[in-house]
Amino acid sequence: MKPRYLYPQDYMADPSANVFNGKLYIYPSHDWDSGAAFDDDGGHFQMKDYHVFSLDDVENGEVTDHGMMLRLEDIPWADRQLWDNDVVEKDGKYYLIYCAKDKTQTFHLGVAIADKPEGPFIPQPDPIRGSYSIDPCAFKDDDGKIYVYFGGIWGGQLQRYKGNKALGVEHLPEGDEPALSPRVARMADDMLQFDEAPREILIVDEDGEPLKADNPYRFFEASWMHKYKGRYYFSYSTGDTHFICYAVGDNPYGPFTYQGVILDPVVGWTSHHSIVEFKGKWYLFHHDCVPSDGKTWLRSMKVMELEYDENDKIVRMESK
Ligand code: FUB
Repeated sequence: MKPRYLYPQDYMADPSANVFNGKLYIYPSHDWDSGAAFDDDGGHFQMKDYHVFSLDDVENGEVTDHGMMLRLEDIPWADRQLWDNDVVEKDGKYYLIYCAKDKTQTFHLGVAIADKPEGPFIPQPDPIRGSYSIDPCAFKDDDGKIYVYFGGIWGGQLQRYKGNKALGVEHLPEGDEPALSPRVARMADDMLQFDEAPREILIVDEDGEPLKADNPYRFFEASWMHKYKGRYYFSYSTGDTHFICYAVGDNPYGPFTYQGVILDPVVGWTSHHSIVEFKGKWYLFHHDCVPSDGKTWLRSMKVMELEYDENDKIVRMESK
């Protein structure tokens, strides 16, 4: 298929695509021109609401905007920057897991609940206990267990933590120090809290060595998990080197062995994606800044077909 911009009417980024009740739903961040200056901490991303979109046919179908599903001002604990989110279904209810800064300007993850994939989503009064950093991906495994992957460095604040403890200072590894690791935690049955302390995810090379901080393919942000032929494909953005890469493992906690690049750099600083199977084909949802003439804070959602080769490796793509 030809790459397709999904919603030229407005700027939407970080698209999390999920299939519910036979329909494809997209949960993006909603970019706008807040006037905030560009900085290395993403201060130019001042998003204040979320919309939800659906479609029946990825290649040619109409994209329906179901409107605003949650607003910043309705979240008691959140102060600003509604960044990436994802939605998962459990027992007929839909759980939006999102990230925002609290009044102390610290990122946490929150939960909001709806009866339908379109929302509206009703936010919990407090963030998930023990949550930090950004970019949640909510993954439901075949046994019904739900895992939340998260983390992002620089503006995403992961460098403020060691394990799950706030350091009080920032430590960004350099050179041949191991790169910072994304986190994963299984959700409790009621979907309101983590059921366990978040664990670090190891992304290792073919010798089993964790990727180093100076490796251009190390983790930065934008965790996504999907399963293909029974194996766990963990994909992510490399941030300042602008790739979408992936690593494969045999269980939801890893370790995941680095496999390669999925998407070469797009126009715009950030690259952020999701991968989903719909009606027998696989798709890479992502964004770029071509329609805004390269303005990094005004991104447009896009989709391309994704293919695997005969060894179950994802075929590398260029942004077109
Ligand atoms: O949309 C704001 C931030 O930009 C996301 O949380 C990151 O993944 C990057 O896409």
